[in-house]
Amino acid sequence: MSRIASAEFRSKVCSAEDAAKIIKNGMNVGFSGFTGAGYPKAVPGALAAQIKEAHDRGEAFMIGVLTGASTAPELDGALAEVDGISYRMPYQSDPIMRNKINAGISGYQDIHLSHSGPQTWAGFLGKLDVAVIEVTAITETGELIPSSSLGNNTLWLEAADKVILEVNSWQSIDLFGMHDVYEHNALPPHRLPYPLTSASDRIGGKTIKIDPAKVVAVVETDSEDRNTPFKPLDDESRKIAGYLLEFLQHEVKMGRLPENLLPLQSGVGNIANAVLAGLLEGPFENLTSYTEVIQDGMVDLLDSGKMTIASATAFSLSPEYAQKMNDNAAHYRDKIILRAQDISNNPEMIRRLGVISCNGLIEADIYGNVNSTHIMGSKMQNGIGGSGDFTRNAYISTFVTPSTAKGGAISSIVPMVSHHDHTEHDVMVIITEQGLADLRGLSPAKRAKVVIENCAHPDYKAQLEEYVAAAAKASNSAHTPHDLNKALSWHARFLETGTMKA
Ligand code: 0RQ
Repeated sequence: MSRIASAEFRSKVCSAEDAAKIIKNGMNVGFSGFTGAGYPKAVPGALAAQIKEAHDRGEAFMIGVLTGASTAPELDGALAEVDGISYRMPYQSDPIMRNKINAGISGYQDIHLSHSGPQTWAGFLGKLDVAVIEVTAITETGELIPSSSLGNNTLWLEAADKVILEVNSWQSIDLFGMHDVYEHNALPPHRLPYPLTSASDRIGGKTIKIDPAKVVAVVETDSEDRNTPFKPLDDESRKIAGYLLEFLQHEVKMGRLPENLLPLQSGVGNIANAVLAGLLEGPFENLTSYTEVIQDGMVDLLDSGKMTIASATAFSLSPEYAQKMNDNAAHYRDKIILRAQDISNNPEMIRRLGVISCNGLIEADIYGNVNSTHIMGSKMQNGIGGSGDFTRNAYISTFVTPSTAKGGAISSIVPMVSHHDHTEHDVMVIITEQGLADLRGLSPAKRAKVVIENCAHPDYKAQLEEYVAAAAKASNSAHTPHDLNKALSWHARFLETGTMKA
């Protein structure tokens, strides 16, 4: 049975190739898609082929690509491969996309996820020419049933001049009812508070309403989201998860957190997933989450009854769990709410609900500044994603990381971070497989001591202590001591010799 119940929208069905022809050189295109879920599967590939043909003829053809967050090889990968992206925002994680950014071919702007939609809507990034949005189905009255991510879709549909829809029949029709589509967003001075006071609140409808006149093409697909499996839990991630759980139990005992904690945010990646697995065996009941992505570990928590509600904007599941979600969406739609990322990542909500955040990092310095995005100060890894939205506004902000990278040649704890994403003002707890540093209430000098003692790898402890001594001398023990001649010397040494070890 066709997923397009509206006769008006059915009359607009065409091939991906014809739909892609609507997109021209220099246009800004808003695509659906968030962490490999709910991105369009057919139009980007057809567009990439047309870009390649234009380049082969010697013609310029590049576009601006705006999404919810990372997508998949069929979107970022395909368009980056043909040098078709002149501007990209926000979070990305595709290896080809990353290479083109670091080769200077694609310009990348690393905007907070909560800012990406509203800034586009406000016109800060120029005109949005076309939106290409995947949906699960179109109702008889022409309303859109969203698919496995909501992301920036409603804002792209609002802001774009023209709309191309992909209706993907692989997505479960039972996703209908899982989304909470809030339609009363407005730009200042007309913006109102979001009437949401708990992670379980629903404040909007189930479908997206859209002006049919804007829809210029509808493409039918039947393709799965490209999900990547999580690594099996290793000792390191188990240890890190253990320290965090111990810390949370201590906070409950001290009366600083309720027994069922506060809504949890969990970043992407294997350690974040290990933390969720740890919660499965932990003592906490009636947990809730207010986060961006639903990972495998969160589905297990919902299945076990330990978590009652998970609010996010997208799925980020392994292929096995994506299939499970697709087969059982009707069962999960009372327990999972997918919201626009403007709401899932909204600082106002994160602060109001008192979210406990947990994100990965690339490096932290002895004072608690965190670099989440850049390798050796210059090379973009993925982007800040939602980590800034959550860290800055969390009730308790935590970061998790192994204490070394690249087989021990790099210390994740350094004298000074080579790029700042989260400052010492926002970072409360840092955890490695060595231990946990609780930085709350500590001056910079005390923070350095606890970060080195609890989090640094033994191979780097003495070297860090030497730096602290040199910095005290060079700065006359000023508030945040640094020896500016040595602060980034570890990175320089790694680039020259292949190791940070002195
Ligand atoms: O390199 O891929 O060449 O092996 O960085 O590191 O250890 O696999 O860690 O997958 O947990 O990612 C910060 C990138 C961690 C992630 C980051 C190298 C390491 C490896 C990846 P290889 P791991 P993870 C909500 C929250 C920002 C966005 C965010 C991230 C690669 O967590 O993107 O938090 N965060 N969003 O070898 C040099 C170091 C290194 C290093 C690691 N110190 N120096 N290389 N690596 N540390 C979700 C969303 O926003 C959507």
